[in-house]
Amino acid sequence: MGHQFKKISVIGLGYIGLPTAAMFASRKIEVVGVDVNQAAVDTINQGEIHIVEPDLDKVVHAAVHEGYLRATTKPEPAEAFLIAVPTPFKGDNHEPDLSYVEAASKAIAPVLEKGNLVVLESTSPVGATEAMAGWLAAERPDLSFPQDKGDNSDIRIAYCPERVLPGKVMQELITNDRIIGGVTPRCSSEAASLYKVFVKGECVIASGPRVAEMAKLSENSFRDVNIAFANELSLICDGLDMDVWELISLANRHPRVNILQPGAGVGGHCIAVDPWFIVASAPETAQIIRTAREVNDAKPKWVLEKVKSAVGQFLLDNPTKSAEEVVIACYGLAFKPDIDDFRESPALEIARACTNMHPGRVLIVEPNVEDMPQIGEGASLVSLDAAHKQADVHLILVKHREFIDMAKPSGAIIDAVGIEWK
Ligand code: SAJ
Repeated sequence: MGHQFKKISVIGLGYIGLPTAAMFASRKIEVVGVDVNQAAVDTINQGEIHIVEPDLDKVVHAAVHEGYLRATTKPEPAEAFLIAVPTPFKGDNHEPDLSYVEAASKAIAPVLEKGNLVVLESTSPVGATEAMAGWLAAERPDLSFPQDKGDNSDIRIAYCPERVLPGKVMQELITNDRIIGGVTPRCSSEAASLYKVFVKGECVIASGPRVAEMAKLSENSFRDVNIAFANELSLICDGLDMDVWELISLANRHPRVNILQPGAGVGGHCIAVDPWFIVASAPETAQIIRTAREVNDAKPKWVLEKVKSAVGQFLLDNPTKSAEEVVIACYGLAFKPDIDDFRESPALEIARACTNMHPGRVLIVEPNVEDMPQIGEGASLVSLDAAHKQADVHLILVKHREFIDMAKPSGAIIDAVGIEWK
């Protein structure tokens, strides 16, 4: 049996922090969630949630009502602190922005006590955990830290990246293996004891935080590079007048080939961001990783060019019609299938750009929401049926389950995701 934690604090109650806090609380550990957003804190304290993730609402509701989970804006003492705040990038060079991690470190430093464990979970550039340890040590010269005192320090520090898939967070938190990168072996073993409270996957101990940070970045870059390969094939096939989905399904019959799916681009807050952290730390050598980002980021513009040509062709074929009379339908706005998450969504970017450039109506079909995000004048949310009947140009942007079996609409079709028409 490892160290037993009775009270833990999770800093940052977003897409990762809140599910993690709720998971610990569901195992009857006292959890104090800390967030700078007062509205989020109030929502959670009512047993409700401010983000969308299947099953999270039930777990939070039960944890709050049973008294194991509570939220606050002000850090308070605990035995372990988990930091799950955003780590975006800034500027043209996509430099990592650690200001949220720094602010969180400075916020918890005053309440740290001898024997505490501090874990960084946010996806971070290599060296971020050491930077966090440095910020904490600078604020608390009265405590000793593992970077100076090794295994006998007052405070333990580790990096343990989250790796859960949005939409499946509550399952994957339990079943995925977990990487534990403690500053010392004792830091790692205490962090592993903490996660074993609910993790059924293996808690794999890395030789230190830096390799654990790099592992997380590499996982998402692996996926980005593979999606870029598929997206590049889609452009090549378009030029060769070939169906890229047929091509991929043929090539994937090889036992060692598994090409991913082309799409409207790469969205979300992880895969489109994390590879830049590798590029920023190795600008000369990270060539494939940088190019993959550029290929994926260019895909929405390519899709838009296809829309322009389709509208142009439609006007040539229907000389009595004006551009104002051409109706475009966009199918899907979310950043990936079957979710209602629009963060960094290429589909949303394309729908907005279509609305801006097109003088006529733009119909939006997004079965996962009742109110659509701000897109612009001329755009309206309609049913699948209405879009089928009214649009002249059909633009399929996300492979939502509602679209997989839809009948082929009449008119021009730009299919970014490979629908198998009935
Ligand atoms: N996509 C494609 N083609 C594909 C697969 C995905 O175009 O064949 C697109 C999706 O449509 C979406 C984007 O890629 O726009 C990213 O979607 P995703 O499902 O690949 O990943 P995320 O961003 O939801 O979650 C990823 C996961 N990482 C990996 O699978 C390696 C997750 O495990 C991480 O925890 C998460 O990033 C994160 O937080 O870092």
